[in-house]
Amino acid sequence: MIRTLKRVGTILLGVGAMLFLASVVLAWWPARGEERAVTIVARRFHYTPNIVRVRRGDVVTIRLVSEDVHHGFYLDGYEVQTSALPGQDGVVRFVANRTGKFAFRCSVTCGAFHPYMIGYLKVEPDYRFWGATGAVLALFGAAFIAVGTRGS
Ligand SMILES: [Cu+2]
Repeated sequence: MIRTLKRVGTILLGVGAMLFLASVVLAWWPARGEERAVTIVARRFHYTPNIVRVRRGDVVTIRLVSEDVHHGFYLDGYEVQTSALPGQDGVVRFVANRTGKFAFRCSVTCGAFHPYMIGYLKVEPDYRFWGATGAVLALFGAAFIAVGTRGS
């Protein structure tokens, strides 16, 4: 009886410690978004680069530079926008908190092929976060097995 109680106590202590560790890691990782500064050059009728990759949680600052006429930048899904004239850059800043592929397009009519002026923002999952979560769960499992087999 006492032995069983001791064993339950040890398991609960282990579980408690692991949950604490897990919560620390879970709280810590998502906050580790990096500052990402990207300059996008707009020119009739394309953006350079037209594919921007960031990680979820990153704080993204996009500077829009126009090399010819007034161009816009409107990001679908995030609903943020800016515009730029030659010599007058547009800046937009946001937290990439949604994963997926989002189109950004010119929001200022700039000529015949204006509707085709498009690029993509790819927000990838933060694998470091899932890696850390996996590591904690693996540790949890290992500790549980170690505690469970010791008593028998
Ligand atoms: Cu344009």
